[in-house]
Amino acid sequence: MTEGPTSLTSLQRELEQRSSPIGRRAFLGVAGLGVAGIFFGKSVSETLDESSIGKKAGQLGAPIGKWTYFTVTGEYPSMSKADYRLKISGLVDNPTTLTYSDLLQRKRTSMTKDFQCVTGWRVRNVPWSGVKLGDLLDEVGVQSGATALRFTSFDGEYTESLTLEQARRGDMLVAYSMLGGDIGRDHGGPVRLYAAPMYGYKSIKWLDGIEVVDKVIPGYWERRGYDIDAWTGRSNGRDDAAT
Ligand SMILES: Nc1nc2c(c(=O)[nH]1)N[C@H]1C(S)=C(S)[C@@H](COP(=O)(O)O)O[C@H]1N2
Ligand SMILES: [Mo]
Repeated sequence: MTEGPTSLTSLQRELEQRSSPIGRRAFLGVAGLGVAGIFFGKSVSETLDESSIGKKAGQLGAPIGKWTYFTVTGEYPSMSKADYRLKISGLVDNPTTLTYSDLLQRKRTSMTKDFQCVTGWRVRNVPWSGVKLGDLLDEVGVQSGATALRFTSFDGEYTESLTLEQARRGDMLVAYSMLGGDIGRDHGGPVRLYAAPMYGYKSIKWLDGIEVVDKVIPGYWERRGYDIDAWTGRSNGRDDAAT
């Protein structure tokens, strides 16, 4: 019997915050400075320790091997393939807006790799397909002075970042397919990022913008304590590399 994924909304905040370095520090008393209030709102004042995170995640249906649908807004925005647009802007020679079928018409890259959230859940051997970020960058022409990318989501809130060097790796995908089919609404479809060598928070869902910029602008969770360079096994104090 296969179990379906679990939907979480505000619980993501709780789980992610428990796992972030700032979140952990907050438990050790830094919260008294008021930093926690700024970054985390009230949930940080609850007293869960690290071990109870895993337990709680498990109770909520988020163990290893099973997806958890995340959203920081509490909503799962819906967008048809026909209405979908990806805007590529900033320090580029040819600013472009691509439709879903524009993406399908470009060179398809596929890979099967793990998806790992920094909170501890991991899904192994996930098939992904899409267009390499590097291919899109070549197409629009990155200007000198550019060093990084800023990604936006049509959820209106989530953002992410990559350095240009990271973005040009062969395993960074603007993905339109996962698990052998279209990317569903809950997984951030019709188009999301898949940053294979990094923790799941880099893989921004409901992707609608890529801006080429002159310096790294930390993303949503990065402003809340996660490492900007999010290599699995090498960042955020974790040592269990995905493959
Ligand atoms: N727009 C958006 N993208 C997002 C998130 C989010 O809350 N909103 N959560 C991130 C985190 S922390 C993880 S682990 C993955 C989860 O992907 P899934 O919801 O498809 O399981 O999405 C990432 N991308
Ligand atoms: Mo995550």
